[in-house]
Order: sequence, then C-alpha cells, then structure tokens
Amino acid sequence: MGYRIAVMGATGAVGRETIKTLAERGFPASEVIALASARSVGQEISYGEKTILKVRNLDTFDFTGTDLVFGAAGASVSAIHAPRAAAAGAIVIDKTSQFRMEPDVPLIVPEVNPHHLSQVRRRGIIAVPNCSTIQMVLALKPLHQIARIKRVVVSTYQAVSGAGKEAMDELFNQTRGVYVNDPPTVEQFTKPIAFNCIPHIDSFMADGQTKEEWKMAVETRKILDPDIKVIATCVRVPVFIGHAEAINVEFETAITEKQAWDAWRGQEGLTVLDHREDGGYATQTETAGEDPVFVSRLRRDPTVEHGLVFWCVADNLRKGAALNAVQIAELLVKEGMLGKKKAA
Ligand code: 11C
Repeated sequence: MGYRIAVMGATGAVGRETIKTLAERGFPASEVIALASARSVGQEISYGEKTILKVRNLDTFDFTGTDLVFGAAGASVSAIHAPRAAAAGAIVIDKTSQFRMEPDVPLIVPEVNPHHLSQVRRRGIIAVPNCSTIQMVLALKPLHQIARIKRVVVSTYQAVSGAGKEAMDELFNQTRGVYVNDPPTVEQFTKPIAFNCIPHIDSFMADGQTKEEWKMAVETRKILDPDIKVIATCVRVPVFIGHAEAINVEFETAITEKQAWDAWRGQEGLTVLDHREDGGYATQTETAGEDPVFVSRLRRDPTVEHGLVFWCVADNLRKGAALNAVQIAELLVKEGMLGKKKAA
C-alpha cells in the first residue's frame, strides 16, 4: 500500500531534502507531488534515481485524496495551506514555526516524545521543531531521565543553510570575493558572513533575545518538560551545513559522566563520539549528510552543584528538518494513523 504525498516548498533546501529522504528511506508512496509557488511551476526535481517530479502550483492545488502533506515553505505559506490540506483530509507535517506553540498541535521528535502524536487527530497538523531544538532535546532526554534537568545554557554555531539556499549562495560568493578582492554583497544576513560570526538569528524580541533563542526555550519545554529553564545565544557561522551547540546542563541531583555516556549510548538517534584526544570529537563538516545527532566533549561543570557540559552537532537539513519530518510520517504509518479520515 502506498500513500499520496505532497511536499509544499519542494524547490527549497528543506523541500528537496524531504523528497530525497522519502526516496532514500523507501517511504511507501504511491505518488509524490512537488508543490511550490507559481514562479517555480514546471521546474524538475529528482525523486529517487528514476523519477522526475514536475513542480505544480501550490496555490491552485486541490488536496482532496492526499494522505500526507509536508510543509517546507515559509510560515506564512503554511498558515494558508496547512489548514486547507488538513480540511481536505490530509495529515500535515509542518516544518515551519507557524503552529509549533499552538496547544492542540503536537511538536514531535520521534525518539523523544512519540506519545504526543495522539493529539494530532484534532487539527490534523503536526509541527516539526526548530532544527537547533531537535538536536538539543535528543541529547537532553536520556540525561533528564537519570537526573532531572533544572537549567540549560546553550550557545549555538548555526550553518547558513538554516536560512535557505540564497544564504548558502551568499556565503559562497562572499568567500570567493575575499580572494578576488570583490566587496561583499550583504543581502541575506545583517553583516558579512564569510570569515565572520553573527550573533543574530531570526528577529529581535522586546526583551533583547532573538526569536531563534526564544524558540529553543519554549520548544524544549513543550517537548521535554515545562519546568526546564533554557537560555540560548544563537550565532550564525560560516559553515554550509550542520549546527553545533555548546550545552551546559544543571541537574537537580547528581549524575556522573559515565552515567551520561551510558544513557546516551542507549538513545536511538544519538551517536557518542568522545575520545578526549586530538580530533576525538564531531564537527559540522563531518556530520553533514549523516542521520544521527553527535555528542562529544562531555565533562563535568564544576561551577554548579550538579552540572555537565558537552558539544552537540547535527545536520540541520536532515535530523534538523527533513529526516525528523519523514520519521514522524513513518511513526504515523506504524501507528496506523495515515490514510484514515481524522476523527472529529
Ligand atoms: C536557522 N534554525 O538556522 C533556523 C532555521 O523555525 O524552523 C529554521 C527556522 C525554523 O536559521
């Protein structure tokens, strides 16, 4: 049996990765429909080795008979089209920030909170967390089960692909420009990103934090535990793919480094790469294209009573977006929730 699937925002970095991931994982699809704005209609996207999808117009697409829709365009696009798809009977797995904090929309990382999936029947929409949240909660969950987490202090080192394909082009062009003496053209970021780090991702909020930083806090609480305090500093770095995070965790009770390593080794989706020697840790360029979240550099934080600090790296387009979304779809299949009309 196969499902009729549509991908909104099919021409973007996450949309393309979603189509690629569906094919790679052999998701049971009878048809995959690539949707985008009118200006992309007719573009061709590969699905697996033999199939070419011609992009169709999202604005005029009728979702009737579609089982599953991935939302990989912007939040404003999902705001219009996700409810339209859900009303037509599809389940929508939405990668944008549009619905994440709505109480009747589950926010899912399959290895962390699959039990929240039952809430999907009301709205027919499931939200995928922000990429920087996904990798962090996957690393935190097994630790939280041993010694409850009180507070997290996280600094991120985020790849330009988080901001889309044009942002990747901007890093490429600025980098080349440095060697040929071209002045940088700055369009996608507020300052040059080549050979630079920019402590600003998403828009500023009234209290001085950015929306990316706020998302890491509120999403972690929704997924893992409403009592965990999170303070984030999110930084854009001149890397194409892969987000890294330095994470300080304060626990309610004692936890040893060995307990943390053992818990991590039992956690699906997580790879421990931690050798306490030159090169014995994960970095962004090595983990691009890989599925797991990598954890490294674990050590005690002696500045608090019960503290650990570690380094966490993942491919932001895969586990941070497309893979997490496809894993949710696989969970829906496993639970027999796909292809049925939603309960009222
Ligand atoms: C970035 N994390 O790296 C963002 C991209 O809320 O899904 C994803 C934004 C989101 O710029």
